Amino acid sequence: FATRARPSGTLEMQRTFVGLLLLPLASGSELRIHPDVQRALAERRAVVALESTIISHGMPYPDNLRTAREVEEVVRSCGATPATIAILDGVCCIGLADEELERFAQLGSAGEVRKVSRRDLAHAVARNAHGGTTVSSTMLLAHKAGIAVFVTGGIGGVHRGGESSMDVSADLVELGRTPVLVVSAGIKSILDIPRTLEYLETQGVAVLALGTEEFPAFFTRSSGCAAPMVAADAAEAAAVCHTQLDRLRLQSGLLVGVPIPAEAEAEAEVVQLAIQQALADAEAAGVGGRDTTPYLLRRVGELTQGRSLAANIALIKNNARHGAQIASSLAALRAADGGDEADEADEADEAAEATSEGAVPAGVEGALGRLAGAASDAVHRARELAAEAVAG
Ligand code: PSU
Ligand code: MN
Repeated sequence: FATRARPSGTLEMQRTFVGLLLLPLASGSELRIHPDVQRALAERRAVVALESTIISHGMPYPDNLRTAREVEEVVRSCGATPATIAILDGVCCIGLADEELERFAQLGSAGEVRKVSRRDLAHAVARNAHGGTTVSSTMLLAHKAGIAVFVTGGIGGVHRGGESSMDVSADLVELGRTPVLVVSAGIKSILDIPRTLEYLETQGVAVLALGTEEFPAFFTRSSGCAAPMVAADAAEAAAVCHTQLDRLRLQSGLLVGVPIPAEAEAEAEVVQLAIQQALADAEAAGVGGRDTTPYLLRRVGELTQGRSLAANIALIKNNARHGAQIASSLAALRAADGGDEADEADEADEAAEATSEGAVPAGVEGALGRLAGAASDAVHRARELAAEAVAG
């Protein structure tokens, strides 16, 4: 009787144990990962995350939809899998089906999508709202999903006058605490570029310019600010990323500035004048907080009669191409390392992180299974000893 009862009892106990351990972790994981992205991640192929505030708040319809589709296509044509990250009906989506992308772009232009940065995430999900994810929330969701490379147009920064208003984008703090590489066309001159670079240094972010000595300024290739570091090409950027994330296992991010292609560069004076005007208009209209960046972007677009929009579209596609190359080089470096030892070390790190962050990364289940197995073996042995004691 005892010998027959024991295995099933042990198995049940093991299941319960795993279940109890997984429960708090699983309930913290609210990601819906698109099957194409899931497959690419499982096969350790290159994946590029894309943000969605640019779709909901950065461009008018239908330019936003067309651009989002074209950017995904650029990523695919470079051999990587795109994962547009957005919140639909309170669900954090990692990769959108084309109908979802279309719906999201329409909802955005109808004003039904919230701008969601890290602080807004829980509220938007709890209310089953739609959310365009900014660089900060896209980074953290990409990381939870196991994606290391993320492409955007421009990042937030220290606003002009930020030394007294303290209007510093959450993007900069996120870069300091989330191990993801972000590709952007640099820092827009609606922001205070030197102070933004200072703040990134404080946060310990690796800031690199790709193939140039100067950190780019979004609409223009030069900013007048020397780049803190230079990556000669995508392969070198990937090598730095691999070293930071996989070998040194730093928990901070990287920012790669890719200058806008020369042929798409907006005339500097036109943009500069529009920016001055937009800043004055924002002040006169009393715009502040989360509305500042979308307001300035829209106003610069109006003042340049769409020339800034054309530049914006050109640069984000260019970023997508470089980002896909970086992601591909990174995948190759990881595959070259890719012995089981590296994987196991990753799993151990991810498991440790999951306990503090609340995600369920791949491999944790296996580790928990082994743990549960060891625990049930111990219980089993204790029972045997007790039985022997009684019998004796
Ligand atoms: N800069 C751009 N285009 C954008 C944004 C910034 O050139 O679309 C968006 C990004 O989503 C970025 C966010 O993460 O604005 C920053 O907003 P804030 O400055 O409120 O942190
Ligand atoms: Mn702000």
